[in-house]
Amino acid sequence: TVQFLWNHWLCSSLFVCVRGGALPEAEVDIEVLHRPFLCHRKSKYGDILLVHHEGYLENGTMFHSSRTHGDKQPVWFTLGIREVIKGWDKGLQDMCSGEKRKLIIPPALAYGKEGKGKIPPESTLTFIIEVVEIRNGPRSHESFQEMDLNDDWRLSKDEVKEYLRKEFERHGYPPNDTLHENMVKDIFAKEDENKDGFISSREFTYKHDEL
Ligand SMILES: [Ca+2]
Ligand SMILES: [Ca+2]
Repeated sequence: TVQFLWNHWLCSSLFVCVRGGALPEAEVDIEVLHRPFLCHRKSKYGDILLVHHEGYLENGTMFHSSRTHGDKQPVWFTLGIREVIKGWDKGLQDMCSGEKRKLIIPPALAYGKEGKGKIPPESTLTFIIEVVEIRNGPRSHESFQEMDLNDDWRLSKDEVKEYLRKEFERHGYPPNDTLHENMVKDIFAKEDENKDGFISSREFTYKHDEL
């Protein structure tokens, strides 16, 4: 569970899972089906999005619809941290609340050679996705300010450790000093790009490698 927690925190709650590899990447084909007249903010990396989605195989079969399957509710996810397939991370940026898009996603940005469940290997997928709501994610400006206890616009190791301690507490886990230290080490190895011992707001907010 310790490993799970670690991954959980690094990947979904706090910091990004950085994936290696710099191969030229396939592209998502994006078609805007509807864009609302009023747009207060546009989705960006690190935001949390609530979406309705329908997924289709190449032969036109629908393999999933959030409107008719399961609890019929739209789903929340964080944009840009590989919580979803790469094609979504790439294709759902700069969207307004209420906007609807059609994404055509090549297998390399979806479920690849293996496929998954109803999705055969090497499938190009088509999604119709509607953004219902956009919220600040853990990588937002607000989250940074919350972590930056002394307001010097950079996160020290102690500030990150304190944040982890609070997050553990919030989720009902006992504090674990050794684990926190290791997590901090790992986080700084990935996030402190210029190795000055602090995570600047820029290092925190912007993604380093291409999605
Ligand atoms: Ca600070
Ligand atoms: Ca730094």
